[in-house]
Amino acid sequence: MITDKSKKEFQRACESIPGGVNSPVRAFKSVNGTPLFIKQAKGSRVEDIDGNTFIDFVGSWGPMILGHCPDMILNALIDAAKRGTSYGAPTIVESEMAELICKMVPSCEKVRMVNSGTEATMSAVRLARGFTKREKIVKFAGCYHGHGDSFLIKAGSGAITLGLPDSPGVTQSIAKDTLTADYNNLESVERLFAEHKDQIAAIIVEAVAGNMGVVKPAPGFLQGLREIATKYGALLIFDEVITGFRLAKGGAQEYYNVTPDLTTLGKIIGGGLPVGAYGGRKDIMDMLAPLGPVYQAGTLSGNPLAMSAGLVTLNYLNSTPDFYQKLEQKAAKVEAGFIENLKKAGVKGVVNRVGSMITLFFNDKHDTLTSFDEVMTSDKEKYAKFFYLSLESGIYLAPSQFESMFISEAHTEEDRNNLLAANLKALQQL
Ligand code: KE4
Repeated sequence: MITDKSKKEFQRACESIPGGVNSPVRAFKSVNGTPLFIKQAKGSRVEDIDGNTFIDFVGSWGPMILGHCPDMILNALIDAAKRGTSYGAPTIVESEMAELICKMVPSCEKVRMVNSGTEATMSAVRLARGFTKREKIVKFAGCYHGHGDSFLIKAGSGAITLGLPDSPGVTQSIAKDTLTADYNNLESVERLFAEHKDQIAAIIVEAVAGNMGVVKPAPGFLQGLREIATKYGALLIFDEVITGFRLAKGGAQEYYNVTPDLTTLGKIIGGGLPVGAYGGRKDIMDMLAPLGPVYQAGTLSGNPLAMSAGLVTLNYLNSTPDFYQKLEQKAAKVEAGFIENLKKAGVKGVVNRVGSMITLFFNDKHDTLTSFDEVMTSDKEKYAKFFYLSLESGIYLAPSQFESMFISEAHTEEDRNNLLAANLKALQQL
């Protein structure tokens, strides 16, 4: 596969952009390579600047549940752009978007639009702290909530449950207010509350973990978090930036029938444009400026272009009969194919899937992967080799073992057959 132009453009980009990319995971570092520069995309396909075409299972890390640039989104954007790109003033489309999100997402009685998932989670945590007048939060090892200071925390050693900065620039004073528990381990959460009881403002969790690869919530885990939060007067925040509108109309909270106090959203709700949102109980959301004292703002929040793309996307998801059932059937066939191929190729691996989120882990230590520590025993080098073998066969996967791949409405049966054939070939060549 010729990638000369991408290599040349990457060298150029590195001169003016740190690491040559505007988001680290795009740099292909965890697969020991250099990124492909994408020229265009449509439906299930992306094309790089060297003319290579791939079936895309990254989907821009989640937004492309309808595939790339469906005509309905393109037309909505063109129509909106003709009337202007940003006003810094309220528009009807923002109310339409908020009303639809509140209709679709069980926890949302009110919602505030922002410009990224990070803004949504940062703001939701500030709001939770303002509402409860408490300072600490509980997050989970292996869960990612964007690059806000409160989230770039590594778990303190067992003895010191307080957080430690996981990035230069994050101060100790910030880190100490983030406590880290173990995903799928309610006991680890109870312990933190027993130690810090009335100091914890919120638990924030990816209802289905997507940032350590896909890890399902164990039966009772989410309900357990709901009960612990209620018991101690803390808020439960579901970070549904990935799972929102991905697993069901109402996201993971509908899929698992557990209702958080606040929900953060992103990715799909922008239809590919920069959008984030957070919403929840009216009594909590009404604490936000200009109504309440908790401040949060944004020049381009509710941007009419982004709202138009997001609204047409959500309206389609909300009104298309059996949309999620059809996606589930497609993804289940991919999962079954991966499992069959691992057996055929004699490769030890674990396939974790929830809805249209899938990760194939190269792991010969565990038959199931339900925790961060277990996931971390996976073979990153083997994944990197598998990634390039798949790329050679025209399959574009996430350039990291610890991400989810996404199935979209645009993926056809032929795409799935090509994926599974390429998957078996790659596994056999490992
Ligand atoms: P953004 O700020 O990247 O829009 O959203 C942050 C975020 C928040 N919460 C969850 C559960 C997320 O997955 C994310 C972002 N996801 C990563 C990939 N899994 C985005 C890719 C990237 O960082 O470039």
